[in-house]
Amino acid sequence: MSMHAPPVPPLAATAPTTSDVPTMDVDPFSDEVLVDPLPFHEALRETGPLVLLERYGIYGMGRYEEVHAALVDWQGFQSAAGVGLSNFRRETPWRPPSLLLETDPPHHDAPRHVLEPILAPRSLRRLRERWAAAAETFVDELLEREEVDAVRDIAETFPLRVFPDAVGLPQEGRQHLLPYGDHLFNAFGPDNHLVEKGKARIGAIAASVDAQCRRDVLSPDGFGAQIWAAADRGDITHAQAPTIVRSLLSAGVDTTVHALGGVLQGFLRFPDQWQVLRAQPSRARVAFDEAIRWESPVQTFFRTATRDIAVAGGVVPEGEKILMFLGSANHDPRRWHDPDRFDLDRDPSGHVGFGMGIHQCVGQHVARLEAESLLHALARRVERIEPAGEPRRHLNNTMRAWASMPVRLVAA
Ligand code: OVM
Repeated sequence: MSMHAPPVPPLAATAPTTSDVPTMDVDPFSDEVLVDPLPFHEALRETGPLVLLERYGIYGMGRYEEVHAALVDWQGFQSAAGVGLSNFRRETPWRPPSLLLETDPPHHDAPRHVLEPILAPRSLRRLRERWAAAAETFVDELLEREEVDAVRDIAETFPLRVFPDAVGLPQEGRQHLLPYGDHLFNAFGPDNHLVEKGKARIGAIAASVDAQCRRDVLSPDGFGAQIWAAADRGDITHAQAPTIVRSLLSAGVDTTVHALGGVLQGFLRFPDQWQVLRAQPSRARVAFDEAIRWESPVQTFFRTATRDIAVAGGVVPEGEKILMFLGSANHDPRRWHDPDRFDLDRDPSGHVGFGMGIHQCVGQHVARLEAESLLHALARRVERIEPAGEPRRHLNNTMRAWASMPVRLVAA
């Protein structure tokens, strides 16, 4: 360098920097956090509105305001680079990307517009009576037994009785739906032991799920056939149809199962709330939405920054991954009074358990109808739900779930 060269300007003054973003070195996908994420969520919210999670070199947000803002900003926070840790700009996805979840406008729009009316409340009216009757029969059977497992015998069994029929799936291969979803939701996280344990079987399981999306195996009256009919109309291509059916099988089974596990756990932990529901079974819907807030069965999703984005004094650099902690936002005391309480008297609307914005859960009305049918039947026939053993968590990188929940149902 010549003696008269101007001094080099201080780099930090002009270059993008992460120095004002606080860091955490906790692994949010460790067993310890997955077993009980609430203490980590509180630490995350208290550390700041935007945090650098050093372990994975990703950004995280756990407060309601910023999570909500990121969810509705699809231009700044994209989904097409994947909504898991894996960055599809650099890594090959483990399965062909979802045409709904893992896309941005304009590609997102046609699949979304096709699926929306198929799963809209008015289209589901034809299922109401059928599912109410199915729930009555189901509760009859449950009440014949002294003790049941609220996960295996209720939360898993009821959705699997009604949902695959509504899609129009063949009988063959239905046993693969839950393991498929479990691996899919694990695979949104890092390649840890939870992903590792699924790898041996996922090839055969995914092949079975894909086979259930073919037109020739679907019944003529279900959601699946309606997706294929949209391809005949030209609203989507025939090549897109099976991948859109796959979204129903990916997002529509484990999510609902674990949401029902969550609502039943809510009533076990807060037995007074069961009496509130029994006095007014029409509150089944709000009970379910409160459980989606309280349990947040889908805990996290990622986005990728499409440019440098300022978030509350920090910057998420272009191309970087941001992890949105939906469960943390749903327990943010800045937004919710007494957030850890499962409370039918609160208004849970505005929770981000179904997401928010253009990707908000398109199947939420289906989930609500399943839950409402079941809870309504239970509320009228069951006086008390008592614990009959310690519940056990099922660990998943994305879902908050129960493996087992022994209960005694005391008939009214
Ligand atoms: C999909 C899909 C998969 C998993 C979750 C989800 C919560 C969607 O394949 O479209 O939404």
